[in-house]
Amino acid sequence: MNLTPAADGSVEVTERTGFPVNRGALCGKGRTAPALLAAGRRLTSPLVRGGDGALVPASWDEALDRIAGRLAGTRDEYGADALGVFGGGGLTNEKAYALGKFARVVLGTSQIDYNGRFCMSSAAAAGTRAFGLDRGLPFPLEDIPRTGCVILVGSNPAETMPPFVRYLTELRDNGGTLVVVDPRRTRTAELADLHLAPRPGTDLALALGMLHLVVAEGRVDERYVEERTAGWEDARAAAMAHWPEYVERITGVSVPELREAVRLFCAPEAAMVLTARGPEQQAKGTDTVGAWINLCLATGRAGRPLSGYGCLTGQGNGQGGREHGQKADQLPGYRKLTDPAARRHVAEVWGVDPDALPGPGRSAYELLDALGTDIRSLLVMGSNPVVSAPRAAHVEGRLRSLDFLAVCDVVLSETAALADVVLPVTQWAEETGTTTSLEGRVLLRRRALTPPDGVRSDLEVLHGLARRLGADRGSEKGLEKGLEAGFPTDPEEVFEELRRASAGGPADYSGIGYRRLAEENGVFWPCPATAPDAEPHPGSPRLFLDRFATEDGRARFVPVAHRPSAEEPDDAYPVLLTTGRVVAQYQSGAQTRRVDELNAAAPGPFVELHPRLAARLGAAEGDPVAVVSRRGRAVAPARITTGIRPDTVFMPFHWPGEGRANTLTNPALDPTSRMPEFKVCAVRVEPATP
Ligand SMILES: Nc1nc2c(c(=O)[nH]1)N[C@H]1C(S)=C(S)[C@@H](COP(=O)(O)OP(=O)(O)OC[C@H]3O[C@@H](n4cnc5c(=O)[nH]c(N)nc54)[C@H](O)[C@@H]3O)O[C@H]1N2
Ligand SMILES: Nc1nc2c(c(=O)[nH]1)N[C@H]1C(S)=C(S)[C@@H](COP(=O)(O)OP(=O)(O)OC[C@H]3O[C@@H](n4cnc5c(=O)[nH]c(N)nc54)[C@H](O)[C@@H]3O)O[C@H]1N2
Ligand SMILES: [Mo]
Repeated sequence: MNLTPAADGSVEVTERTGFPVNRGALCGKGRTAPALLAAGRRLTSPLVRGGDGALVPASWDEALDRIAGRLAGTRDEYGADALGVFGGGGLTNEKAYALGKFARVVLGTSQIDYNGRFCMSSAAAAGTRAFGLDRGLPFPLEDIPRTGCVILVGSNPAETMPPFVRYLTELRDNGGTLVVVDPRRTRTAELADLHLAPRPGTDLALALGMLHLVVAEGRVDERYVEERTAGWEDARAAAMAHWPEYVERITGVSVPELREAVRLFCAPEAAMVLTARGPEQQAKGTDTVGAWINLCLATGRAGRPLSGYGCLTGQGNGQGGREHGQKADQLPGYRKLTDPAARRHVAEVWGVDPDALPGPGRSAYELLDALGTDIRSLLVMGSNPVVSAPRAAHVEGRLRSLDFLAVCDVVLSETAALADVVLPVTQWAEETGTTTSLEGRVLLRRRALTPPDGVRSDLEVLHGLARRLGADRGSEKGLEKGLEAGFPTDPEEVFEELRRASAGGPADYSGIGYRRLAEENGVFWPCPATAPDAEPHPGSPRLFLDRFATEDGRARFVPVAHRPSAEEPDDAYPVLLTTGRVVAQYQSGAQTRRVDELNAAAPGPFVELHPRLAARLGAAEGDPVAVVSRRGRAVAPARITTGIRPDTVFMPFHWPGEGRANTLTNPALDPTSRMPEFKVCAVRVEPATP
């Protein structure tokens, strides 16, 4: 979008039709985003908890001194790993990079993770396992309308990425077909040629059933499998154990529907599978995505023009946020914290001893679960886990049990409201920085407005804390004094260091600079630096066409098998709950619940249920119903629709309080990605007497 500031302080949003990702299109959240820039809707002064327990305005020096003092105190008493850091995929690349470095160099803690763990981590794990590299889409969005068939698994872009829907309608206009896999008949499913509505948590079986049919119907691309993959025999054997009739019993998707999906997928020359949170936010999310990747590999639909597997990454910087080291096991450039060569490279850029870098820490839910016990003080930057974390009442209790909590936010989110110190930060339109789109396209977002008095950027926060905490750390770890020198407040300076830190890594940004980004519509990573007199690297819009990023260049099949969800329905909890989003609210709602137009469109939580289930409860449209799981109870009005399976209810997770969906969700974790099972748990639904 383009922003034009007006004399009265307001901002006009205009379309940027020439921009290749959204081609000008914006959703309501984009159009109305400037509403939150106005002072009065946001925090403009640091807040510190006073003696009487209330948050009161304080100066920046007071607030930063308080945070630094308390963090140092915790470290002295309990050691560096008693300090936790929780980041977000909405942060720019520069902030995500600086936050990871701050945790490891200034605090010296291994205990950092971020909300992206709750987002696309299963797809990332499966992509890395199969292809040797994870980039949301290994091809640009512009390829989508030109393929022959897209299977969209557990993704509802009509509500979650409206500007993307155009690519799907163009696909169909071009004669391609769309298959949507979702337990609900969503607005996206209504666009499809075929909608499969499996029981939540059974996508793994569904993909295996399709692969079974691919083999049985002789649709395997034997030559491709031979030349470009490894591990087919075991994967084939695993799929052959999943007969279509067996899969029908598990998923509720009939054998003829399965056959039709296979036919649509295999008929054209090229095809794609795109997943989002539906199949990924499961305690078997990594294997589930792996099963869909196996289907692509067996049919020769990966690493070829207009074919491939992709993950529709969610947050504003969901892609870049996962590459630069705010994840528990990562260093910048998508490097592994356990890789000695990566540690040496990054430690050198940071000017520290590689042995001084901590090892991998806990994953997001495990970190939140350890608050108040192993972890005594926490810094949150860019997340609102009181609303968005699984088993949220427990997580809220853990946050309350901390010795010290500091939150940087633009508004007083539900998490910030629990903090001992809240720091008000600048927003997107007020600061320059880069983000990386789901296509791996690095973009420069330029500052358009002057921030209001009283707020500072996250980079300034980290700089201020590094200065305060650096003095005593210097001698202790053999570091030079003045640690803040490693935390510049100018985003371009941070990016220049990020380039060097990422050089040679899987997500190599070393050939990308602000100047180039200002001239081009983004640059796709990997983009290594070239010699000064050589042509710059063009960037990499399409990956894997010649080889996959594994050592031998072959993609890896993974033998996966169906398994039940962590919690299956029983007599006490006979219904399945799944959760997700609505178009007018964003995530924990911290931002969108403060925008009038969006709130009017989606004022509160609801429970979507089938008329048969509603009749059994005696619930009419709008009646309050209670949804009860082993973790707790939530109450919200009934929204009755035939668009959902009778054995399933759906709740959006955007609201705190009585209707908080995450009071109910199950924190069972995927063994590889450590993703919680947001998309399936067992519940009982009851009439709630108002
Ligand atoms: N309006 C809006 N847009 C957003 C966001 C937002 O909060 N609001 N958040 C952004 C972010 S961070 C993300 S990650 C993306 C998420 O984007 P999506 O993944 O599209 O969003 P969800 O609604 O979480 O889930 C998608 C669909 O999965 C279905 N589903 C539930 N259980 C299952 C299952 O077991 N199997 C399958 N196949 N499907 C299932 C749900 O019915 C839902 O329609 O959206 C981004 N865009
Ligand atoms: N039940 C259920 N739960 C889910 C999901 C689900 O599908 N179902 N989806 C999960 C997913 S995919 C995600 S991504 C998470 C997201 O959940 P959260 O991490 O809670 O996401 P947000 O609500 O976007 O929180 C971001 C916070 O950072 C603030 N903020 C915005 N910009 C900045 C900035 O530049 N700096 C700082 N310091 N703060 C900023 C915002 O005001 C807001 O308070 O929720 C997860 N939770
Ligand atoms: Mo997300």
